[in-house]
Amino acid sequence: MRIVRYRDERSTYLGMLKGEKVAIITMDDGTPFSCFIDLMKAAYDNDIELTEFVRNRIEERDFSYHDLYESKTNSLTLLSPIDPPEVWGCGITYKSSRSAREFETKTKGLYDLVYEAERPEIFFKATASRCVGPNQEICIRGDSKWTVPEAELAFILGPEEEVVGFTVGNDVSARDIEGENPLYLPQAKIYRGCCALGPTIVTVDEVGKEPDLEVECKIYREGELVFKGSTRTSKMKRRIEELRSYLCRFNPVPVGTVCLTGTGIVPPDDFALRDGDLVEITIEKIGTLRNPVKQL
Ligand code: DO4
Ligand code: MG
Repeated sequence: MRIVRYRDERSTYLGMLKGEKVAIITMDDGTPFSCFIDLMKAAYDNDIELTEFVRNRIEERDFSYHDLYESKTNSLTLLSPIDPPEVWGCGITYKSSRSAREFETKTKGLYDLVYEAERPEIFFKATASRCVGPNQEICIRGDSKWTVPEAELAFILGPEEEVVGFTVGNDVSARDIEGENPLYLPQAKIYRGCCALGPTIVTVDEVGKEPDLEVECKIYREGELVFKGSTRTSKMKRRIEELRSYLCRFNPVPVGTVCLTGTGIVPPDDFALRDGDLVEITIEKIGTLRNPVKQL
């Protein structure tokens, strides 16, 4: 099942996708669910599995599917499918990220060690206010000259810290700031517009708990394609369950926490994002997350 969130001039909706068509997910009184976390909590409180709960919320109300991308009023806006209370990130989960970090750092050896170590690198990445959804601006810090997108599969945790689904994540990062000193990691990672999420959430019943999905990243400058890279999540060194269990170890996380699983796509070392660029990340079965870039 794929879930989207969008708004028109009247309200905000959660919908279940069927191709390009969407059906609104409603509460008992017919009002639409507008928050994925509320939807997960409602399914949990009713002791019903999330996808079954969603199907009931649509069939019972007999809503017909409408076209998501061509609203009658043309004022329909796709939103981030979730406003996560916390976003965490995993690092050096692909060989390509290990080499990129070793190249940029002045503190050699650290990233080689963490790639081989039993414990993964997991860092705090963002709160909802720092995240953007589809078509919203991701940002380059005003004090960074070398910022890049990081195309990552992101998992979403439910009420029992279980993986309920996946979305596309962009862990926008300042390579120059992290490269100067690894202790600057939070500044390289956490700032306004540092993370994009969307466009849909695909639930585990559709892709499994350890999905092997193709990930692609394209960057356009003045309409021209200036970078294209791809990988598969099966090239990741760690399993989703390994990352999930380390994240939650002695660290209760709120329902709706999102965790980015690390990047396997690194643009050439002389490439930096610029104001006005457009970043497109596509993950098979989830969709394409598109964001323009703004220099702060
Ligand atoms: O230590 C740096 C974080 C690396 C990262 O974000 C990634 O591998 O995706
Ligand atoms: Mg990353």
